Amino acid sequence: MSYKFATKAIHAGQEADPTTGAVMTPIYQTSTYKQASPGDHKGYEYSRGTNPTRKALEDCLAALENGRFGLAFASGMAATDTVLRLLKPGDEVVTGDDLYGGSYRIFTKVYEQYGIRFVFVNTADAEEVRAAITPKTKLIWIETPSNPTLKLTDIKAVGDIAKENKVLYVVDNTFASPYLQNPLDLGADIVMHSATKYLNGHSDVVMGALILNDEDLYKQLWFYYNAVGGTPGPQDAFLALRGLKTLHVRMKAHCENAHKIAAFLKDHPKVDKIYWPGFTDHPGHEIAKKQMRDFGGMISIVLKGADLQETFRIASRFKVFTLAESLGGVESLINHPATMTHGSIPKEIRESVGVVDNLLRLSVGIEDVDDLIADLEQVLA
Ligand code: P1T
Repeated sequence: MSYKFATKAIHAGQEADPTTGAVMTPIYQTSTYKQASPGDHKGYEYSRGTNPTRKALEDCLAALENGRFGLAFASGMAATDTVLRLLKPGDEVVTGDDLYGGSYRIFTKVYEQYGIRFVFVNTADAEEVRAAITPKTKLIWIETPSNPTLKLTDIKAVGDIAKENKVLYVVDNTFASPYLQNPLDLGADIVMHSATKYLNGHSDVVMGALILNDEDLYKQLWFYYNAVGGTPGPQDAFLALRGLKTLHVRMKAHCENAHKIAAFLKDHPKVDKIYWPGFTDHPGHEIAKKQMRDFGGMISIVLKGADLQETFRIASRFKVFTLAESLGGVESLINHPATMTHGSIPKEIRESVGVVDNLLRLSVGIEDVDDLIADLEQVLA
């Protein structure tokens, strides 16, 4: 039987514990498992590779993304690293020009030194992706909506290009979450998540995930997952599994609050520019309507006439929003991408895609929206 999203979020991958009947999946705090004779075990040998709490989480994540296989990692970056290990020197990757700073950093500072070439294009224009593909291209990696300027890429259009060229296609679905979009249904081979964000939702765990359908590819990724060992412990897996149970409720509230805050900020005299895909004049609005169920909880703004100092002053004056890296938790956060999350991207490169010194990124939480708007009002006054 196939269940709907909310039912899967609460139950997928989880059965009452066979030994005690515990309704909640226990935290299997063990590194190893007894074998009756060598190789004769219950499917669990050593917790770097397999752990029942983590397995329940992985199965739940797979169900939410409409995938067959899930893999959880100790961070989003560990998940990204595991995908990149599929590449060989000489291979090329086509990716977006607006990405999380850490993704840009692992591409350029870690993998370029092993002879892998990364080509950064505006993936919002699928034709730019097509034009960047060469016989050496092995991977297309996109983020949509992108971090932090909320650019929309047509997942299916780029997926068609990937398929035509037999190139592996990864979608970082961190900003949308599976509640808002399911890239596997639109042609992605792998969905990547920073589970630190909406999936866990409470800013108390760092975790990553990959979800996919192809069994051979799953086996290749599982090899690196186990061989390299960037896998999370059972306590974090338990917390993420607990967080997932309210994903649908939280996402609905994030989206509702973001609608109201975006409307408040749109014509504010201190706001020069606002990025939020729910506006009909956002260049990706039609794509968002096509592939997302709502517009998400992330908003970025460019402050009118503010230099770095003034931007810092404004960013430091919030009372309900907290100035901090990360996003997707129940609490509202404000972030200064240029010096915080995207500080590892050279200034000219980040500025060319709009990550300017007076850009602030809001992760709209699920507090009372009147208090959030009042906070923005006092800060921008
Ligand atoms: O932080 P970690 O769980 O390792 O995930 C990395 C990552 C990957 N992809 C996207 C789109 C992300 O936003 C992130 C992490 N981002 C932040 C910490 C941030 O504040 O943007």
